[in-house]
Amino acid sequence: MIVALAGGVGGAKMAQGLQAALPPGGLTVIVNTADDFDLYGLRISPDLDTVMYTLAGIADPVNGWGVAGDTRNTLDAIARYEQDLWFLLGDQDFATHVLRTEWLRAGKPLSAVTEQLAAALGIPSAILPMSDDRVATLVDTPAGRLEFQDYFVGRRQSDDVLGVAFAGIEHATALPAAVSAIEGAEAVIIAPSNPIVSIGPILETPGMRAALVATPGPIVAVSPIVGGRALKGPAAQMLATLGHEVSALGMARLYADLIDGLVIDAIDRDMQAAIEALGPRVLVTQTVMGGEDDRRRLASEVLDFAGALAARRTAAR
Ligand code: FO1
Repeated sequence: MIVALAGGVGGAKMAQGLQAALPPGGLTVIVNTADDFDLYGLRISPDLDTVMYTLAGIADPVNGWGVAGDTRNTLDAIARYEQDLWFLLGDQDFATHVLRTEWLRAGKPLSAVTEQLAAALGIPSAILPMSDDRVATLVDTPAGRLEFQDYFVGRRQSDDVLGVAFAGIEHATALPAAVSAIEGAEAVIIAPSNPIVSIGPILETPGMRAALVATPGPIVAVSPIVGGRALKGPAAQMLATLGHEVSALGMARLYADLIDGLVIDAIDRDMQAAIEALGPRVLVTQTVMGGEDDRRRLASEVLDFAGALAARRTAAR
C-alpha cells in the first residue's frame, strides 16, 4: 500500500498520478480537512472533494476544484435573495454537500461519509480525512485573524500571513484507518501541496507524526516550490512572511526531520548537494504536472525513487 498526504489541487494531481501508476486498491490518500467550513447550512470539505472529483476523473480541468461542466443554477437562485456569492459552488457540487451534511447530522463520521461518496463515484483508492474531529485553519494577518476560506477565497490571499493556527487540533485524533495505513505503508508520499496550510494540519494532528516515525517504508516529499515560486496558490508568499526560505532547500529544511527523500524540479538541480547535506536523498526531475500523462509519469518516477530508498533502508539495517 502506498500512502499519500494531500491538500488541494496539487495534492489531487499527485494522487491521480499515483492511482494511475498503481494497481486498483493500491493507494490510500490522507487529506487535509482543516479548510472545511459551513456555508448556506452545508458542510463543505474542499480538499476531500477536490481529491475525490480528481480521482473519479470528473474534476473541473481549469480550476482543479469543482465538477467539470457543472452549472450554477442554485447559486444564481441564491443571488436573487441578494446573497453575496463569494464561494462558487456548482449544482452537482451542491449535491455532495447536501448529502455530506445530512449524513453527518445523522451521526455518520466524516470518514464513513467520504467512503460512501467515493464508492458511489467508483474510485478505486481509499480517501481518508486526516481526522473525524473538526479542525479549522485560522490565518493571522495585519487585518486580524481570518477564517481560512475568508483569507483564501473571500480576500483572494491578498493579506500577508503572519501566523497560522489550527483551532481544535489539540483535541483531534488522527483517523485510526490513516494511522494503520501509514504504519503498514510501503512508502508515504507527501504531495506537492502547501506545506503550511495543507500538509501542516495533517502532520500536526495528534497521532500522525508518531505513525510516520513508525512507518516501515520511506517518506518522500515532492517540492511544491519550483524555481523559487509556488506551483499554485499562496505557498511562496506564506513561506516568506513566516520566515522560511522560498526554495526547494527551504522545503527540505521544513521536512528534514521526517523525510528520506525529496523530489525537486530540474530547474532547482543546483540545490541537490545542499539538500542531501541535510539528510534526505534527492531526485531531480520535471515536477510540474500538466495533463494526466504527466501526473502518471511523475508518480512512477516518485515510486521508483521510493523503491530505491526502501532498498537502501533495508541494506542499512
Ligand atoms: N477556490 C477559489 O479560489 N474560489 C472558489 O470560489 C472556490 C470554490 C470551491 C468550491 C468547492 C470546492 O471544493 C473548492 C472550491 N475552491 C474555490 C477551492 C478551495 O477553496 C481551495 O482549493 C482549498 O480550500 C485550498 O486547498
